[in-house]
Amino acid sequence: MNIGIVCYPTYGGSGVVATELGKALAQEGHNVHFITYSQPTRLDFFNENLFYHEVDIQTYPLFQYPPYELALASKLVNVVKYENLDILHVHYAIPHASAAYMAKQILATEGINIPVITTLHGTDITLVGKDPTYEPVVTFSINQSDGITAVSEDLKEDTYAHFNITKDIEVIPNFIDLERFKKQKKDHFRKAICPENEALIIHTSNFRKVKRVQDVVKIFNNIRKVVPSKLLLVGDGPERTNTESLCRELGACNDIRFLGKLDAVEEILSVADLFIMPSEKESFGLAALEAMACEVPVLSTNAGGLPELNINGVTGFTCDVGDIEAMTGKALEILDPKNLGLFKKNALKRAKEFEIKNILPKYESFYKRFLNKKTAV
Ligand code: GMT
Repeated sequence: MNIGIVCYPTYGGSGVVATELGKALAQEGHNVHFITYSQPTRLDFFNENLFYHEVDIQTYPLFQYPPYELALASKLVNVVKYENLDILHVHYAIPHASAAYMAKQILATEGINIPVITTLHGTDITLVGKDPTYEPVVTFSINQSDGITAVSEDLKEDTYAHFNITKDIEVIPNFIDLERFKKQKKDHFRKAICPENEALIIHTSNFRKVKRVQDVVKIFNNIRKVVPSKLLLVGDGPERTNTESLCRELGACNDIRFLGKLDAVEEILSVADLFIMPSEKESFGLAALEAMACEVPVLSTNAGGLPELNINGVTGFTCDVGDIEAMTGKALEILDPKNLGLFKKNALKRAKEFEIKNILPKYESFYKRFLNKKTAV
């Protein structure tokens, strides 16, 4: 198949999922064309089946806001036509689903019918998309997609609850490359961070409000009063400054390190004992899956799709959003040496269910359903 993939190339889990999916499809022999505004971060090598098309945006003094969606739609028209694409798969509805709709309409005038698949990732529905600023276009363009997928049952339900969607939504969960995300022997890291063999707790995110990073610090501050421990905060974003202030207020700075945007997060995950994800909302929680693949149990909220991934009492625990006391208690339960080994083992076992080789065929067969309908209009 010749597959076009549209995604956000640099930030967020949706771009990571789209890029990893494209790479895996290319390994299966498909030709995969990425169409984005810059080279996807994880696409920095040569593969004969992978192609990249940058969307150029012409600015003009009149444009306070350069019309990215139009530039994307035009690029899609060109790539579909000249690379003879069989299918377009867009990740994150805004504005990719509406740009794909526009391209599809233009191509139809030339007798080309290109099936469009839209994958919903989370905030395109639960936060940004349902805002009245965007809702009518989001609803319309999702309904105009030939196929719709969501990364969890919860996101599917949310989509039906907030939008008037007239089509079936297929749930295809996110996946993990267990070749990359696996526990590595990094004892020297562990020794450097936890010289007294303290418990090592980790959180990774983009530090946006929805991630509630300050809850991580509050829970950690309670934990360290009972169990000697250290906290690593990986990532960066708008809440970083407030989080640093909280660390100072709590007098916890010596036990907490901000590592910034690390690429090789699997190396740090390899030496961690507990991953904390106290998000307000999370359609799937890819970062938690990455932790589980490195044998790290997860303490998360029960928001969104998290309970579909993190099995309460088995791979970690799920608690109500903002319930710091409950989360502290559950963290201590996980860290108890009597329990920790089993939680770690269960986390890995669960992660294996999301191994890319189990999920890729679901996308391939979903595509095939729509390829059959590819006829000239
Ligand atoms: O987090 C976001 O704001 C957007 C989005 C992204 O592009 O990273 O994240 C969502 O998609 C990920 C990949 O499918 C999911 O793992 C995240 O749970 C989801 N984030 C939210 O729902 C907040």
